[in-house]
Amino acid sequence: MSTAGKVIKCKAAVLWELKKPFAIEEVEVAPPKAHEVRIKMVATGICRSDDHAIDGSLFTPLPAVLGHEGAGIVESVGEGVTSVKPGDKVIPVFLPQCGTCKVCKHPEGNFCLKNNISKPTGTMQDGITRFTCRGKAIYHFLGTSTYSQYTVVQECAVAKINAASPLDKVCPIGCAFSTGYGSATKVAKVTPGSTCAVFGLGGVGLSVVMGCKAAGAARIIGIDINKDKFAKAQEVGATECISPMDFQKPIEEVLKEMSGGGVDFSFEVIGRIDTMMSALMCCQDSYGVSVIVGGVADSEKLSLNPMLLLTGRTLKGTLFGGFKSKDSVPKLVEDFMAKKFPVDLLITHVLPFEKINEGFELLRSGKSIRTVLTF
Ligand code: COD
Ligand code: ZN
Ligand code: ZN
Repeated sequence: MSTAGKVIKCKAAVLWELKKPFAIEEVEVAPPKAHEVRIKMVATGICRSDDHAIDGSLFTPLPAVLGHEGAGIVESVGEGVTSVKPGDKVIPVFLPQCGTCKVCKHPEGNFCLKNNISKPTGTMQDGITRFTCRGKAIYHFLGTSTYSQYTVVQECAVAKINAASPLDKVCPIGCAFSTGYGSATKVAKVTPGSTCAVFGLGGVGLSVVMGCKAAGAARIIGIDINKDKFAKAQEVGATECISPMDFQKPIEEVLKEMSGGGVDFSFEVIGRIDTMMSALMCCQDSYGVSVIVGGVADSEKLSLNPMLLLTGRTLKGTLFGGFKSKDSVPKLVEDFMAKKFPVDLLITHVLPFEKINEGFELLRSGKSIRTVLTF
């Protein structure tokens, strides 16, 4: 029997309060309104930003259904939806691409004005949520809310992907992979033969490494305080890995020495002010490019000597690797299927959705890169 047009009762992981575990609850998911899509989730990754929402460093209204790295199948669509239909395999994207706003129209812009990041309302565009639980409205997160058997997203935040794609393998393209890979290939524009430094070897950092490799970098130096991350980093393309704990001097000095004065490209993929400074300072003056990929709490500020920039370094920042989401995600899935890069190597653990709290423990203990939850 078709569920289109009806409220669906299903399981979702609800975060009722900051710093508490998720509760698996029965929720009601309203049908999609005009220009919205309801998706049956098949798999979703656990990203550090979800954990930042739990600890409060990334503000989002609660109670909420978190999750932003999922893949699923369209269950039904609202009025006026033309780009997807029931049965299509899709990846919901936390950065929409409406195609009509000023940013979408700019060839380089990807921070679509319909995003739910600048002002996180936790609702759909009409100011209402599509989730309820025990009579209470439950907020959306980043416009995606993938920790639910069913979710509703804007049409402009859904990318249709190859019908043959393995959803449990491609879900990191919804966040970690695209964010990291695009930071190297699209934002920094890493050049063949260059030397790169990647600070932080989590799922996003490893994807930066993959991007540097694909762009033909000669040296890719991975930096992480957790040496357990080194083996996987080398597997995906890091040529050397170092821990700041092994040196007396600041890590930027170590990197400058290793690279004969400074690296060509550096990436901060941790989300810390001190490592953002190290990444900028380890860049070669005159032409080094440093890209900030990690986010910090609103209260934290970067303070720097302008001479670092006056002497020719470039400091950039990016979300979603600078990719226009709806256009790029289907192509990245095709490239993965053509074995151009090993997204699946990011996945270290697979758990049933109900074990979501265990998945977050694996992330916090540093034991996992990506845990994928399957529904
Ligand atoms: N020095 C070196 N390495 C460190 C340090 C340090 N002081 N502290 C932590 N690390 C290492 C950790 O051991 C870990 O291996 C790595 O840094 C961080 O990896 P994860 O697994 O915690 O995080 P990721 O890869 O899932 O995500 C990292 C981001 C920084 C991209 C993410 O947390 C973030 O800040 N995102 C905000 C920006 C963004 O794109 N948001 C939208 C959706 S993600
Ligand atoms: Zn993420
Ligand atoms: Zn737009």
